[in-house]
Amino acid sequence: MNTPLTTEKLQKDIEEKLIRYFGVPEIGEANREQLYSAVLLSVKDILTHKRGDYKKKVKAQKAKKVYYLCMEFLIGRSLKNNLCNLGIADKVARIIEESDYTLDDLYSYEPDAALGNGGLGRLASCYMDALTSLDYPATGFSILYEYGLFKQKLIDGDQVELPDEWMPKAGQWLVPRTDKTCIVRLGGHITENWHEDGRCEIIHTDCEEVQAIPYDMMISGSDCEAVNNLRLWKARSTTDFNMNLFSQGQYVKAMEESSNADIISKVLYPSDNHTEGKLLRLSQQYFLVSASLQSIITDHLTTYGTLENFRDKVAIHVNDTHPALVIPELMRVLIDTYSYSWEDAWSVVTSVVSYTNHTVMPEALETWKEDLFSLRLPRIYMIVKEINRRLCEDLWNCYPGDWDRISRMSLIENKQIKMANLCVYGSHTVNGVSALHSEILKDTVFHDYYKYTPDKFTNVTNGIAYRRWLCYSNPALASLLDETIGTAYRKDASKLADFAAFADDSTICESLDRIKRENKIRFAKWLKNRGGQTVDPDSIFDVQIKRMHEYKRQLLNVLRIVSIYVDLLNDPNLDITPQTFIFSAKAAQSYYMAKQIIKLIAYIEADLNKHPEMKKKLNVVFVEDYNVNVAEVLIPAADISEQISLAGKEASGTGNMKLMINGALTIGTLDGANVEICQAVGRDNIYIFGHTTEEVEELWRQGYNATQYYNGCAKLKQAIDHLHIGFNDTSFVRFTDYLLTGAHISDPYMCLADFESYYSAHEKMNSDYLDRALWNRKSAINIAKAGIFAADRSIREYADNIWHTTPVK
Ligand code: 26Q
Repeated sequence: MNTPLTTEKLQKDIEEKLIRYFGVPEIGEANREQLYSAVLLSVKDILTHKRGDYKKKVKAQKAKKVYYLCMEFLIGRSLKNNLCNLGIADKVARIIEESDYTLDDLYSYEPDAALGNGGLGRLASCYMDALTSLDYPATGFSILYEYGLFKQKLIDGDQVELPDEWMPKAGQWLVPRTDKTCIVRLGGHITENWHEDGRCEIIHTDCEEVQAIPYDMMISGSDCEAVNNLRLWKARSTTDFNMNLFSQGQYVKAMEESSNADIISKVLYPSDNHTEGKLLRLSQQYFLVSASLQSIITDHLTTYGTLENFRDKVAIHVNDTHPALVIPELMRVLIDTYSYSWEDAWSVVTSVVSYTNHTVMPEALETWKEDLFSLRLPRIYMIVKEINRRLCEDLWNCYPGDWDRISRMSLIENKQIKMANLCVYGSHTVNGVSALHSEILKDTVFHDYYKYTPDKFTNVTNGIAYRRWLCYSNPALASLLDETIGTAYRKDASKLADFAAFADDSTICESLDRIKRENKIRFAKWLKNRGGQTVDPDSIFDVQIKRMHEYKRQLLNVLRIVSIYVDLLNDPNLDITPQTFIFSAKAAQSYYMAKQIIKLIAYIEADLNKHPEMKKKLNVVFVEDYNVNVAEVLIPAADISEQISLAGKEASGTGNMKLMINGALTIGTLDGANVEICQAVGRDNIYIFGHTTEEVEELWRQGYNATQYYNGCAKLKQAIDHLHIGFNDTSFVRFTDYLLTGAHISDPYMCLADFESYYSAHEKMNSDYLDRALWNRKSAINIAKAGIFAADRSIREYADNIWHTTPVK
């Protein structure tokens, strides 16, 4: 907008919304819901105008665009983020002073938009923020899940999943674009009609047609000109419902038959780091890919009228293998609709598509059964087979007779379509998400491909939207930074480095200490308010927040807690620093072991509630329903960040970065981005323990002998033995079996192998904690060195090295 936005103008605008939509004449008369909506609608207007201006510039400059395809965007709340990004939070706060509500009341009215499971989805959202803040023209594409990630309740320690109805309140951010609806075709039969001129016409009959309706969410950035778009597709049946049945009074049957297609966008699959080879998931993936590609091509043709320059103006990023079908789908469109030759089409595809891998866990590498795939996507199946035929021909020339290698690299093996291979072969660039992970990819899952096309492989270490995770969620720390190093770090995260100069300034370090304590009090109040238990802000807050998964080893943390618990049983007068262990995590619905671990933690918590004397020194809290908002309150309050996965398993981690930038000290294995955090802060400012990736491999080869660790460490033995007695009058002896029978039978993540070094690292940490000056110094260094983990840095690397795009200003 050309005219600056004054408080008066903004106030008029909000008042106008109140009267127009709610018949409320004054801000003072509005209730919370009305005020929330009115402010939201005003923000939407601001974004719409700003986006209009930005789009004009993008068009005038004929800029190359990035399209980020991802099955998940873990958006969280938007009101605060948008007000802060636009720099109008203070103005709005003043405007609503006349009402009965504060800005915080409005913020907390908004539910999380949880269209994602965890790391991968949150990364996608952080990247949209960075793309926008850096003025890169970009569009995110995903599905408008009517129900996001389930809400978690614990009932007697058991996770119960409840539907997440986020749409009624947070759906107001969306702009429906029914004018841009397109059609996605599933199932049916393909016939080839060969013409005399040699052309082959593809006829797709008997297919199910699904409408894809775009709902757009504008993405704001900070201190920038861009407003980008996140386009979410909603599925709707084309045939409304069977009117015949309906008029015969068979309402329910009519509905049942019609709702078939609508279910595609009903619900997000709640598993992370695990695939589910379900037909519905395949339909969701193709639905996303086909609709998004139609949108990309229409937009391109509207601007340029030709696809000749498509490769120069478009970058399509595939976030994990979930949108991999964009590779054969773009082939299909270019060949079947635009009459491209196979070779020309393949050249376009492999010039525009790039792929990020997020896991090396075998159970998370996507495959599809060939028969299911061919039934659901008959034309795509033909194309995948042809891509594969040509690949195998090439491989045969490269490696004549090497059948093993060729079948490993093939896109289809044992009647399974291997999506990771499709992605690597169909992309110009493949990246891992941390330095270590990118090396592991080259050494293991993609080793053959690395030998075949070494130049394809690169690394982009993950990053976070640090304004959201530091400036907006920890305003006290941000103010301290403003006062000490100035405000430049809010645009340029590398400037955080200047804070290192204050690590030896006792006044500043005391301020850090005070801020941490205030954040702990804030969290304690928030938890109490939410119906949680009382926590002592003077205890150490030791925090492990992430999805519940065996490889992340929440159990290793629990074992140490149990060992302290037994120490306290034996000697109630034991002189230890009070500690509060805070967990928050959702388990995939069908993941039995993960749910058992939640139950164990909940029962230890319940047990300690029955022992108030013990609880003063040792407390355990399981915070229900972990989501972005919980993270925003909890992370600024954390003293200790637990990043304790078995080395080689966590691709990167991003919670580690969020905790670090908020001054928590990390206890971690040399896994994922922990390695780079360690390099950044130096060994003295992080607590590293456990086997390295190489040592883990060696141990695995030798055979992991759990009993040997059990017998060799008294603290470990006492913890494991106590599981038999259990907590809250319940035995957890089955964990003993799980932990003791060894890697190849039950605990593949070898918790016991790292217990002793984990225990000593914590001992060191506890004694350092008592030396407040020392601890605060380390905390300051962590904040100062966190700049490289800004999503801004990651996005610049993607833009420069992978997408080859430049900002539009
Ligand atoms: C696949 C098929 C069917 C159903 C679900 C899925 C599915 C869904 C989500 C598979 C995997 C995921 C999510 C994976 C994920 O979040 N990975 C994390 O990505 C982060 C961002 O790069 C990393 O920091 C984490 O290390 C990694 O675990």
